[in-house]
Amino acid sequence: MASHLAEALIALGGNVGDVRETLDRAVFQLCDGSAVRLLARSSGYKTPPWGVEDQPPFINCAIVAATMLSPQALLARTQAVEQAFGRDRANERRWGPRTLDIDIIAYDDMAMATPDLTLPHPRLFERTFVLVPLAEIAPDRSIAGVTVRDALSKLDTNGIERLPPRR
Ligand code: A4P
Ligand code: MG
Repeated sequence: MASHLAEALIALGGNVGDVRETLDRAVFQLCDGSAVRLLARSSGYKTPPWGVEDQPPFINCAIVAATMLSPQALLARTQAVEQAFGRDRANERRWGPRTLDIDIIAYDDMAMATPDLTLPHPRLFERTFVLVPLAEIAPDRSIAGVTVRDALSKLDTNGIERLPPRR
């Protein structure tokens, strides 16, 4: 465990099953209020599939969390939550359909590249499905020297639809 509180930006999404329900439950399970504390959560967004385009649209959201976990421990925790919601890596293709995907977008201003974990997330600046939800809750947060707002302004957000609150 890290001895201080870090701020993590986390992106969640899925396109198999009742994704909005899955996202609610996943955020609740991930953010237990002690090791990981939820600071902000974006709306849900319906987003066109990125990477592999012949699959159903995704629903994505983003959260900001305060955590005393190290980046590696946070990754282990996000992967445990993915598994709890039926993620089955053995039968998936890269960028293909999935019940739940959780990516760590940034952890404080840490930069690292290990086989298991790259920070900030290497493809974040290409992904409106990450930046649109993040811009709702952390537009001024800077990642690798670029604010979320500025990063998003370079992309085409056509086809992304903000969903109304569930209740
Ligand atoms: N990994 C390395 N760095 C990180 C990090 N910062 N956060 C490693 C999380 N994981 C990280 O992940 C593969 C490995 O990446 C993990 O084992 C972890 O050790 P994966 O979830 O199996 O992802 P992948 O499919 O191999 O590739 P990638 O690029 O991570 O894709 P995504 O983001 O998981 O892609 N379109 C829309 N609209 N919305 C989506 O949410 N998601 C995907 C899935 C494709 N298209 C999408 C969406
Ligand atoms: Mg992933």
